[in-house]
Amino acid sequence: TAEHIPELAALLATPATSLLTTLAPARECGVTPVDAAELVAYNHDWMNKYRGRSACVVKPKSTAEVAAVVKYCAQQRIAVVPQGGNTGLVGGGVPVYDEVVISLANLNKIRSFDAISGTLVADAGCILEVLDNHVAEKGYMMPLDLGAKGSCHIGGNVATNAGGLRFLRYGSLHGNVLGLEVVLPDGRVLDGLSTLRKDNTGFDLKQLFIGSEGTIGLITGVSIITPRRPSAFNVAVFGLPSFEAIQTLFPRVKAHLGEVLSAFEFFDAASMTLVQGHASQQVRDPFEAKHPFYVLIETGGSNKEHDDAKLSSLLEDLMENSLISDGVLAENETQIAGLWTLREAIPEAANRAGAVYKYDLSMPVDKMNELVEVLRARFEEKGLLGEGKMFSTVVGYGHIGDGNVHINVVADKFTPEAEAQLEPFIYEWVSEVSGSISAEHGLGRMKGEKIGYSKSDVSVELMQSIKKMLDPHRIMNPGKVSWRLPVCLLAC
Ligand code: FAD
Ligand code: 2HG
Ligand code: ZN
Repeated sequence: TAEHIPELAALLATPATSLLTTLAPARECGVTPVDAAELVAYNHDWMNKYRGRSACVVKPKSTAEVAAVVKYCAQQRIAVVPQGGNTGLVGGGVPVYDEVVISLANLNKIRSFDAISGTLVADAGCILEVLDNHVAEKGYMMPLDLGAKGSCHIGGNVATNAGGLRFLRYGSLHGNVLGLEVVLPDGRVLDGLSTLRKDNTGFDLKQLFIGSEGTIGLITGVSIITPRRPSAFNVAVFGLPSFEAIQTLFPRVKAHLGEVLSAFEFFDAASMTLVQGHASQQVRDPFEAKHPFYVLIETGGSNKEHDDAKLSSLLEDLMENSLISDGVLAENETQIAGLWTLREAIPEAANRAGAVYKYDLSMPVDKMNELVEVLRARFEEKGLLGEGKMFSTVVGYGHIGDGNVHINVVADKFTPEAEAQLEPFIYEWVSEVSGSISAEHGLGRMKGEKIGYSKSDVSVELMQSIKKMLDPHRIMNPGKVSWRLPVCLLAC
């Protein structure tokens, strides 16, 4: 990459703050080379599972700069990796080798917000939580919420088609995104930042980029519909005796709470233990006894009394019919946050406990816990599960309302032997029950080669044709999704 540094710097209005590199030629253009340690954060993923060794990170400050950099890289056949908040869980946002990282962190302006329609237009590098706070001032909320909201970018959310904790109520980004501005792999800008809710003129091209994981274009702007922010929230957590009890509970909760139900999340006893033992903050178990399973429900509405009445009638029904073993209801905002932490802290706690193998799966709800148990039994039989063994714990949690289970297997370290215990077994199992091997995190580097477990040959062929048409030189995020690495990764 060294010979390209002066050219890249020349494309940026303020190279001193838009170019980070360890390479000496930076000096020629007034950029002080950084220490390799400064690039570590761009080369490692959140789980510390995937590592690249890029020596060059570009942080453009405008769409025009992104376009100029991508155009130059396409001409020179330099591979690039779009990177948002780097909270992705499949290794999609970090280089495989020494690709140039294009970080969107400096593209972080809110372009407009229409308080009548609730339409927000923002740069792709805006942090989700910053956007949520911005629209909250006008009585709106972002249609998605996830544990990584303090770091992930809206562009990264769109690129991964992130689901999250409120998908049940507000649905997919395929429905909420109104328009996108995208820099194509040849540097052209697809200006599709429409704010129209209805537009049936031809193909809906933005849909191609939602969930494309930076492999066919770099998203620079997002137009998105935001729903009214509920003025009243309730959160309750229930302890349950079995996974079957969760399945009885779910339709009952929907019947009682109807349109005000905004989350229905579950986690098992092993997840609760993990959070108690490893979360960065002290998390109090609100129950006196341990339960095999827990469910968190949230209501969000515009009339507190109305929601409270619905919730009381639900609780009465659950108690009378012994559908739950125990339950706690938050009485104020602090308690709401505390109950949410029980669920939201699980990924962080797993990360702190060891090397985490993450499986993000969708399947029929009645199968979700079966796989968790199958895995535990398999490892126990082989003497691989327990303190000091290959795997310390297997936890199951996730978005019951969306048929999406997260299985986290904590190992002492990432090794080919540990991986061989998990794969392809899990993928084959999921394929058998017609599930998806990636419900909401994407394929990235982890599952690119595994796409066939969930998609037909024809689907993969079509995707590859689209990739070939848009990115003939395969410079965009090579080695991710279903495309193999080009023979020559970098031209230089
Ligand atoms: P990155 O990690 O930087 O990138 C992710 C992918 O998108 C990469 O392939 C990258 O190349 C590409 N990309 C990033 N920005 C752009 C862009 N502007 N243009 C084109 N491509 C781009 N995910 C869920 O779906 N639901 C959850 O509930 C959820 N909870 C999480 C909780 C925690 C604690 C953590 C750490 C992660 C969680 N995630 C969840 C995963 C992750 O937060 C999401 O995938 C998020 O959408 C990624 O955004 P990012 O900005 O960090 O993207
Ligand atoms: C969640 O729902 C996220 O908390 C992360 O999707 C899941 O870390 C995981 O496996
Ligand atoms: Zn999730």
